[in-house]
Amino acid sequence: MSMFCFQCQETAKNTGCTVRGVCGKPEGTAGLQDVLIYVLKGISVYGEQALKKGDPLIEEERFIAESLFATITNANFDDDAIKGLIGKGLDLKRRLAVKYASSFGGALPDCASWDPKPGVDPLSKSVDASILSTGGEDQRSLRSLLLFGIKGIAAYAHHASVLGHEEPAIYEFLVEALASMTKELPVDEMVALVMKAGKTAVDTMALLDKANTSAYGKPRITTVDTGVRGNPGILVSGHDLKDLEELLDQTEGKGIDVYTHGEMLPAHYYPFFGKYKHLAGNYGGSWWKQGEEFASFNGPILMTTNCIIPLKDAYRDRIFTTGMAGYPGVKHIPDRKKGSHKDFSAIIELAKKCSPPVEIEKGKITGGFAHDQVLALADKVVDAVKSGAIKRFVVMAGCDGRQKGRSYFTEVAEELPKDTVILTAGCAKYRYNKLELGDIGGIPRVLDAGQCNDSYSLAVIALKLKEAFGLDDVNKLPISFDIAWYEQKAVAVLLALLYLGFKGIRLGPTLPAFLSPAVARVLVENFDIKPIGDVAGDIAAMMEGR
Ligand code: SF4
Ligand code: SF3
Repeated sequence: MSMFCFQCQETAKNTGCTVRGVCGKPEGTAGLQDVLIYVLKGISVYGEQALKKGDPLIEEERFIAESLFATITNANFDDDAIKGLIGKGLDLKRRLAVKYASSFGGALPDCASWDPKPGVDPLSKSVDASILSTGGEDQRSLRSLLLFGIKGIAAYAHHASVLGHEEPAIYEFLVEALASMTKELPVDEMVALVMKAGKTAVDTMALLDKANTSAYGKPRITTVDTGVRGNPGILVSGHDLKDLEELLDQTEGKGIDVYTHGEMLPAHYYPFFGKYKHLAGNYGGSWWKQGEEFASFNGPILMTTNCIIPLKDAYRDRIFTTGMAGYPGVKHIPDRKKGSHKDFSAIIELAKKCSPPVEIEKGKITGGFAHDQVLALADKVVDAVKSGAIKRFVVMAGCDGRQKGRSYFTEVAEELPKDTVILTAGCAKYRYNKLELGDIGGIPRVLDAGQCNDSYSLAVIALKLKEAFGLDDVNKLPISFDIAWYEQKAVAVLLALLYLGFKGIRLGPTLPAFLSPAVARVLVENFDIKPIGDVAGDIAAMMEGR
């Protein structure tokens, strides 16, 4: 076996990618990512000592968040970038070792003491760094659940930090979680850490919500064009709103239109972005369709985060990455210097020479139902539930993906009774957000809160409805969860929902491969998590509150 990765829903045979990732991740990149995580664990072993002493650790914590983010599915395929992070991580670790090695009680784990000589290929450590080299099946499973959860948390924490919002407790948890993976802990302590990851995921999504809304205003109901205009365009994908803002500033008045793609669609819902007349609309659907959609777009594409897929020749020369996204041979827009902005001039110059995008559809998408907007409609919503006009809410948040089985989510949306409302967030929405599903007394039947992190909004809405109905338990609300997952941010969101006490969540298209039978049993027994079944059966069960 030359690699092992089972962090996403599309992992080979739903057990693990062992030769090359289904996502396209080559074995060398997978090995380097394992080594990077290994180095982060080493940093965290010392980092725990620093935190115990109350010493500052912010540089290391930010580095940990960025590096975890870089290892998320479809974020960074660039070996040189990962090697650069490993090198920087080793430097940070050496610095900490000088100060804290002596305060570590007991033998130092190998990840902490490993200090390769210059010129040693970090890939030589990949066997030791692989998850397969640790513990038994259940220990591996719990460590993986924790690791993948904190990868999602790290991504959201990084987005918040870009907008100037950071919270020490979130960063400290990343250190605690990584250091825990070097210890032989009893199962109940490992489960407690997984639950703490759920709490930290809630706190991180709340922080990002605050960061986004204080920078860009509170999302409001918005309709977004899906057609095209006549100018050359730049397509912005991923999740980073700051990148979009700076690109819009730099393209203003230049005869270039800017379009969102995939998870960037919800940018339109923020009042701030409404001021840019050249923010023309949303082009295409979710990430996995980028092969065709980037080809027909004709202009430059900027990937600000995941999800990037192996390149097609049709757009190889006009795609750019920035932030933690990376791909070999693709031009990378460097980070902004403190107090300055990123320089997108290379993209803008290229756009001027490109043809306008080819229209692939014409219509509108409505969204912007984050918590404030829905709560502004709370009276109407509560009345509709009390009068029986709304029988049930079905949360269908999460990710989209390539697998055929995901048509389940389209069919559920189509076949749910007309007195149900779908609450969504994340790119899972593209399975049904262009269907004509109508409204209930003016309340649209699909309420899109935003990006995957805006699943936080859906939880806030549920908790407020619980108050409005005077219930003592969220699970007594007429609400069901039918969640689609793909990458590790969805793992963070899932852990957040479990921490908030939501039970009976359906998860699909498949349960994670990294859940061992025993760990899956714990989730089933404590939280009544279940895999999705057939459409009719699931709808009938959800309508009965099962
Ligand atoms: Fe396989 Fe998913 Fe890992 Fe890619 S991220 S190598 S598809 S498990
Ligand atoms: Fe989508 Fe990649 Fe997860 Fe942010 S963009 S939800 S899959």
